[in-house]
Amino acid sequence: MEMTHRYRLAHQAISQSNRLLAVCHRRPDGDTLGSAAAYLTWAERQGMITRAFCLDPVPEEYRFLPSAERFTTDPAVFNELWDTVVVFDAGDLKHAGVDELLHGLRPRPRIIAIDHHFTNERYADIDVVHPHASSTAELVHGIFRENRLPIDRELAMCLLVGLINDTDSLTNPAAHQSAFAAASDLLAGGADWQTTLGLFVKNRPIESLRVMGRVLGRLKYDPETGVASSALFIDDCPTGDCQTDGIVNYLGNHLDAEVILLLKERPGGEVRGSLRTVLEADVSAVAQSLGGGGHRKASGFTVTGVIAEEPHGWIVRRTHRTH
Ligand SMILES: [Mn+2]
Repeated sequence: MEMTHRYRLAHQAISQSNRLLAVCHRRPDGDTLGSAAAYLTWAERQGMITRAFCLDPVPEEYRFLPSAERFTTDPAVFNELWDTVVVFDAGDLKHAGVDELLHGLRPRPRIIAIDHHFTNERYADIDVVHPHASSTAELVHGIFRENRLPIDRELAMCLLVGLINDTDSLTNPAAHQSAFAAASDLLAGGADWQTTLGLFVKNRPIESLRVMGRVLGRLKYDPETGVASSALFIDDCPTGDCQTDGIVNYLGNHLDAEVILLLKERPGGEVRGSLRTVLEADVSAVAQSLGGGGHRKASGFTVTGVIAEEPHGWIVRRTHRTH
């Protein structure tokens, strides 16, 4: 099915709803939040009843988004009657943390997925899934344009936040020509570039940069495999509130290596791995084999184990199998 057809089908279903619930993935980023905020704002203007669910709260820096006050972390929102649930930027319902919540709903609402994860499990009744899109925001932009919905400054801002989030300010391999075209259209619609950029640059407290310094100090490179790796331990940030999400993207943008692996020690004996590549190589296959998911060029996984140092790299010693 052509994407334009999916754009029409999804919007038709959304616009016919009276009660719309948006779902964002856990540990929400600018893409899942900006995309949901744009659609929710549009829906509210049509007089629909809207809410949004995310397992984790909306981070402080995204609270300026219109509709941010529609978000709740309380699963009780699923007890209300919804005719349509739109899941933004989540490859599977587990990732969004809603698989059981959604499957328990009676009557079952229509489920729509708008997503660009290569590993999307096609769990929805209507999929707007395109793994080559830079961001979910780019797809929402496509839906708005295909259905001739006016994009004003407020909506443009939401979508630009999503697009800039996933393309590392239009610098990473996801920044195809179509991402620039969408960004340009959103700027023409009144989105403010400097304000959007301000969310992603000059925003790190000194402690986060110190943590990054430790990760950089541990970098290792294996010339045989082309994999550069580093590790981040719980003790690096005893307070637990250091921003560590951007470190692997920083490495991806600045390091001349084919594949980048960052291992993060997590509470409970878990290790989270983040993979980046500039190659045609598909790192999502590696992540998938370890029970994770993501994109061809940016993927992740979580396993039970401990981080170990080898001469040419950091590895995970599995303590027992994941389920
Ligand atoms: Mn995304």
